[in-house]
Amino acid sequence: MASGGSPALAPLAALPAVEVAAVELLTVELPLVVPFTTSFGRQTSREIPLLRVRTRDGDGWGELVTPPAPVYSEEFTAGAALVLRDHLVPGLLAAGRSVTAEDVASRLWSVYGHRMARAALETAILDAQLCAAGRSLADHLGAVRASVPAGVSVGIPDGGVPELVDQVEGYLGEGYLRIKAKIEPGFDAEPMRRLRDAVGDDVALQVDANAAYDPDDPEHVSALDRLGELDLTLIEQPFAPDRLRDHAHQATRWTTPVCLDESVHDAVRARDAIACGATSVINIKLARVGGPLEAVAVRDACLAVGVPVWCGGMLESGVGRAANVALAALEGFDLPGDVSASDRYWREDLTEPFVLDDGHVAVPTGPGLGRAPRPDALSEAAVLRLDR
Ligand code: SMG
Ligand code: MG
Repeated sequence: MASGGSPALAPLAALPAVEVAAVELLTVELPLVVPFTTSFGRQTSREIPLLRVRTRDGDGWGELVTPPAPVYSEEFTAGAALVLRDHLVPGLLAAGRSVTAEDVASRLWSVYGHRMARAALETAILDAQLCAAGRSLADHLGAVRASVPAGVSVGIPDGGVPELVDQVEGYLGEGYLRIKAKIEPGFDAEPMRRLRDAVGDDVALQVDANAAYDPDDPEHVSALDRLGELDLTLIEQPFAPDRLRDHAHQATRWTTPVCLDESVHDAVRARDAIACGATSVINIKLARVGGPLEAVAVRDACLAVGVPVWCGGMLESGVGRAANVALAALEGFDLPGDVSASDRYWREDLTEPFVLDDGHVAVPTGPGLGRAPRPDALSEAAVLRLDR
């Protein structure tokens, strides 16, 4: 079990509130450049809802990263849109239209869950506040680097191992610093052995099961056991999110570190998971934990006990990616994250693109997120007003 003292982390500076004039959800559909298949499904495009908070001082943006169906977690896009319109936005504005990012947690404490929806709202308000203050999100959160090491998450390809190897070699050729391969029962130890043989021992390789394995099924566990021969950086979320004790049990048997993703929905859960030995690395997604402020709290909980973290992704457009890249620039984010360049996902991003430079992605320096959607990218967006 990890232990240690809390490092002195500076609290975030207080920013002036913004006066909300309108809150809207603008949705566009964007095709992925390659289909993305995980243990829970195949995606060929993304419906991308962007939350816009209009204020007197300008607009703030946040991205709703929910998938169309409740397959990654309970959240899904249509449900998130309703909870924003019927609960989160009215609940937030009931106490007045002058708001801060912190108000999303404090005024909405009685609404359970829906963290991806809350994250979009909190990010948009914080973006508006920071734009008004002329300060970047990375700066505000305490970034310690100007660019972040980039990894890439590779789905289970339709063409099996030969296509996986081709894709991975392409990404390595572009300069990505680590590869994360998706696995599922039936596509695990043997395909990963062939991938390891093809790319060589020097490539940082990790796998993500998205909770597809049953800890009570000996065949599932044995397939995961065999991953131990492949010198993987980590195995991400083998079992269902609530099965902390099963993760802890297998972690004592495996040499490969266990990294939790779906299980960790806030800083309290991060502390519990670490304390019971269920995880020795954490994938932090600001959208999964309810926004950038809780993401920093999760990072703080991990840093306090020496647990490394890295920044995950949810196939975001440049809007969500800007927030992820700012988070990945913080102290403690020492492993390359799923913060790939725009062209890994989209032919044309909704914002000015993120590009790969020597295996790194530059942290935006402009006010707020440092990225906003191009107006022409939103010309055909469906608009839903959330604040009446
Ligand atoms: O943004 O590059 C990305 C995707 C990273 O693999 C990725 N995310 O479980 O970590 C994860 C998955 C969830 C994606 S579901 C749309
Ligand atoms: Mg994951």
